[in-house]
Amino acid sequence: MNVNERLEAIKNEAQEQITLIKSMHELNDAKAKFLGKKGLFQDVMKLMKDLPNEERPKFGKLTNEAKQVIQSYLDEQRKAIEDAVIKEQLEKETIDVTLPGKAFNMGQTHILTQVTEEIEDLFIGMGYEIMEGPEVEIDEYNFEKLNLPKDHPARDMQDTFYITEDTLLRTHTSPVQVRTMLDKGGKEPIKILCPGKVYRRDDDDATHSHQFMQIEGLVVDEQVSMADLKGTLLAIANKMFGEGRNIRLRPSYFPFTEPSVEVDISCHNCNGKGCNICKGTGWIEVLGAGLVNNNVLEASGYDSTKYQGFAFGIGVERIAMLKYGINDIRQFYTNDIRFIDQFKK
Ligand code: 2U9
Repeated sequence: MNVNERLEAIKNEAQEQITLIKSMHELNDAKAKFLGKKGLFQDVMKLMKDLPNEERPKFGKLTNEAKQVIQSYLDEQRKAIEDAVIKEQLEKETIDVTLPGKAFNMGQTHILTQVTEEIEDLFIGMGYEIMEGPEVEIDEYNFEKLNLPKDHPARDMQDTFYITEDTLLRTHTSPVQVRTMLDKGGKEPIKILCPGKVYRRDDDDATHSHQFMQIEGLVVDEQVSMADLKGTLLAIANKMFGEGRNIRLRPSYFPFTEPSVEVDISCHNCNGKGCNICKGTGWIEVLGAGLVNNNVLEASGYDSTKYQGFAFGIGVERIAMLKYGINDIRQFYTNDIRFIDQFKK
């Protein structure tokens, strides 16, 4: 075989083999076989030795051309392999847009916050302002200005945690109303709703807690009557327990209101017929209220001959327990996720 024939044979063999290659690994082997130091061109070099001197440049050129052709086969095949890899990847990694998304574990506000915010919404709609105040209070705002002087027997029901002789954990949110009245300097009308945590010395059990939540409301103006209070209480009852509720007022006593009332609403479970929730009476006691005691108006700078007011107090836990059939108040505070998760909206 002469040099020319040998070159043609190598080129043909290279084309045949290289175009069938499927991996980079095989391609590198083929490169070594055809173009490497110990590759097939070694034979050609040996044949060249026998050629006359004047013919050698010509065959040298032919050899280089053959090497370039083989290199172009290798380049083309490399490109083909790379394209195939990309194609396969694209097919494998196609996104199926019809698959369901990953579930996102969302939290939610605590049930006491939900009940509080529902009531806040109702009152914001009626033009009330939401007011908050400190949980560590002075005796003067928590008791004295609310017609509860130091030796008053009603203080027994509101024993609390004392920080000093005169500072304590507030027993109700009423001091927020006192602070607002003082801020207004006895001059402007007031329409506020005061939600927040309160504290009382108590032995914790299923229905008692040393810490609980209240929402209190206060309206002070020049023409405020029991009729305004009744309309407001009826709105609260319907908002909290659904449309169609009725209310019943029973005379009661609170030092800060005169007259004072306990407010019952017609049972949301049996619609007033009598069931185990309302203990067969058709009525459930849910909140207390009254017209602001003149002493309380005067103590915070309001002229009681000119201004009147009404106030009410709601225990948030009690409302949530009635509404959702919760039978132990401690459930609200022990952070059992199985309890908390039941109130996802
Ligand atoms: C001012 C004047 C009057 C707030 C009132 C009640 C009646 C009441 C209870 C409901 C359930 C407390 O959480 S509870 O145990 N509250 O019955 N609260 S009138 O009267 C005020 C407050 C502030 C300046």
